[in-house]
Amino acid sequence: MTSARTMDHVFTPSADPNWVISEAGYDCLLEISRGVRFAISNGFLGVRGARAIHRGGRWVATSRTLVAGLFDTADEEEAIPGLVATPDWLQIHILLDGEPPVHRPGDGKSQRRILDMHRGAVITERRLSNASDVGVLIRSLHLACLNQHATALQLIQLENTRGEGEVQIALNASFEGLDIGLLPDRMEQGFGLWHVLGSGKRLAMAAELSLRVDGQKVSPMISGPFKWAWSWKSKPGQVACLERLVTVARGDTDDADPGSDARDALAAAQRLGWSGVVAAHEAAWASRWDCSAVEVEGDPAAQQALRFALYHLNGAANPDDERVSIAARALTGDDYHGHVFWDTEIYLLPFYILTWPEAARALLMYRFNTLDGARAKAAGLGWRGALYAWESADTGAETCPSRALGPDRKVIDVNCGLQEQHISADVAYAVWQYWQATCDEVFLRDAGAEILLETARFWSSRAQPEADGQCHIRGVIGPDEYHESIDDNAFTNVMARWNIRRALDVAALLLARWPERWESLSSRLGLGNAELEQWRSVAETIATGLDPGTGLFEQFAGFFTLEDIDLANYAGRSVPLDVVLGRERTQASQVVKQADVVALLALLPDEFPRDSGEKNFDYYAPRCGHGSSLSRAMHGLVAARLGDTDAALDFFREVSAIDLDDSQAAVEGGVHIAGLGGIWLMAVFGFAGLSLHSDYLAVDPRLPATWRSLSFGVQWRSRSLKIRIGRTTGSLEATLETGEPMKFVICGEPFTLSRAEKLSVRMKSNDT
Ligand code: IFM
Repeated sequence: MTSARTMDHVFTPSADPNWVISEAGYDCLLEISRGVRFAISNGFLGVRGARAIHRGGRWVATSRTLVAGLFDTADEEEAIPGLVATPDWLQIHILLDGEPPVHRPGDGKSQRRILDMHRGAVITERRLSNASDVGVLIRSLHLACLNQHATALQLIQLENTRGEGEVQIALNASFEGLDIGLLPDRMEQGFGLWHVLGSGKRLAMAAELSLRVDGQKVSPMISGPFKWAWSWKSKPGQVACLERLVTVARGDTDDADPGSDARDALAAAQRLGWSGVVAAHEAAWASRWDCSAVEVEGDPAAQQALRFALYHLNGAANPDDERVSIAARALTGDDYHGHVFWDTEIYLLPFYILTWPEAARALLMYRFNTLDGARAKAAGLGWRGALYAWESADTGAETCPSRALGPDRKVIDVNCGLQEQHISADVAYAVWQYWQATCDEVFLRDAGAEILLETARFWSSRAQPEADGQCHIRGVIGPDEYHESIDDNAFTNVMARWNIRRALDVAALLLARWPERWESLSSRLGLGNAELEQWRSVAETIATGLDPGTGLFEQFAGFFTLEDIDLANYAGRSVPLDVVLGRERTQASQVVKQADVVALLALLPDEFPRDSGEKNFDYYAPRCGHGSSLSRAMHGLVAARLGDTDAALDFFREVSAIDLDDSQAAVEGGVHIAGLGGIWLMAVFGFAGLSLHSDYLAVDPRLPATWRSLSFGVQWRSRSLKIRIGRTTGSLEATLETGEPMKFVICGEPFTLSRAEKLSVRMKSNDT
């Protein structure tokens, strides 16, 4: 029998306050943004951490459970697919002596919500009382199991703190907000099966609840498929413990059986019991933290920002599902409808590749599984190969809307779906980075090579030779989305060239190492030597905008002739620059929305001859308005690499504030997962100066003056290593925890790292 207090320990957050984010009180104006920050997710289920315990109807509808990959298209003109809202399984209504509880002075402040990042759980605490003086302390915990993606758990403890009376609680899965076509097929006690109208995908949910009062199980009154209610006589000191296990499954195809999947998952969770479920979930989080933790000594705010970022990053991916990727707001909010952008490949994948290769592989397999959509998009526009959707949902078809509300709330045309084509090279970049870091031959042979070849083929048809002897890519949008229909965007063209060259490398590799695979793949793709030769010629002649004299890349043809606006005059503005300046003037100016040439410098520093990296940064950084949450992380990374650690730390803090302080007033739509990935990028690729090479890993650290040390772990070709950089001591320690000896380059000097001994090096650079 469960004793009344056995749940106590689960409501106790991690002892180290740096692992928790805590907020007291309740403010309905801030409820949605708090719910986003306190969202829990396991890459399949995302649950916004809104207040679940109510005394009646909800005034602020903020809860949301999103299921990865459950897309449907609303019944509207020009509708685009979006993630469907699913039943909100967390809700609880409570009555004390037949009355809704009232707030007494101090009750509001008694509410606490704690995100325990170490355990991947949200804990809440709240005191409620009624007019006739019955008082209860309610503590709750909920989580989405990191090890069993179908399973979520809510535990609630009600302790009578005052007075005798009747407690009534009702737990209904709320169906509010299910307005995008989730239609019931079967509804039974504790089980529901629905389908979504447009896509035909199905969703199943199974639930099991039980309540013990002072250790004794109490039977519920059941009034509907997802409606449970209990009432009992309560007296001071009495403790009631409620557990709610919920499992969810998605069915994409006719032969899938999500109902059985949900029921099987529930049965497995029941066998474990809530404490087993909690233990397995916490063990999974502990293992993720072991692989991914980044520790900073000397800067608690930076440490918290990193933990918050890593918490959301670890919760956003699911290594078991190759049909989904991570949306721009992960599973924490509704902005961008759950669509996937280049954010995943450029801002997130480096983290997964180097700390969680299984998750990285699944994310890349999503691109492989949507390759046909990318081929169809290219063909539809008259090009060969694969042009990935700028905004992608489940099929790979373009889902970018053609109109949107601009920052000034006016309707504007959106051309990104047609013109923002660098996405194809971004996907190729991530494929190559994964291959470099893992040497996963099966992936490269069976999936990665085809992505590289088809994207290269796209670029080779897209870049057209012209009379000047160069190949040009006309009519695109680069990462700087303020400028549309531009020619020869440096980011796009240099990434395209790089994509073609890596595809040629992979063609040669397949031919040499797996000739049969090359034979079958190249014949299926109809790819012969003549075409490879044409690719070579495009790569040799593509216009890049690099002026060999100055070392400056021109962001696109004609950029340097545009109006040069001194952005220092607009410091302190609270709206984006295109709102201040107006769209037309912005487009006719050198004002950049987000890192563009600077992003190229972050991704492909070797494309910048000699000291031209610094020159380009110095030119473009002052012209950037940071109109996207993606922008500052690239600037921070590059500033750190260039040794300007003060500037880099400013960028780091500004990116950290986007979600933690809601500095862009945009967190209600979900966390900015690319910004959170950018925080990791700035720490590891920026301050630690990590770089990947064909046969070694290298670091070249430059830590901010306030950071005493920076420690982190990476996975490299079946090895796992831990690195600690001590700024004050000028030392670097590297430990190979698993795997064969490897070459490790520190500040340009090569070392061999083996398990036999920890590498301890005094660094020459004074910058550390
Ligand atoms: O992918 C980004 C884009 O670069 C800028 N606007 C928001 C998108 C989603 O985060």
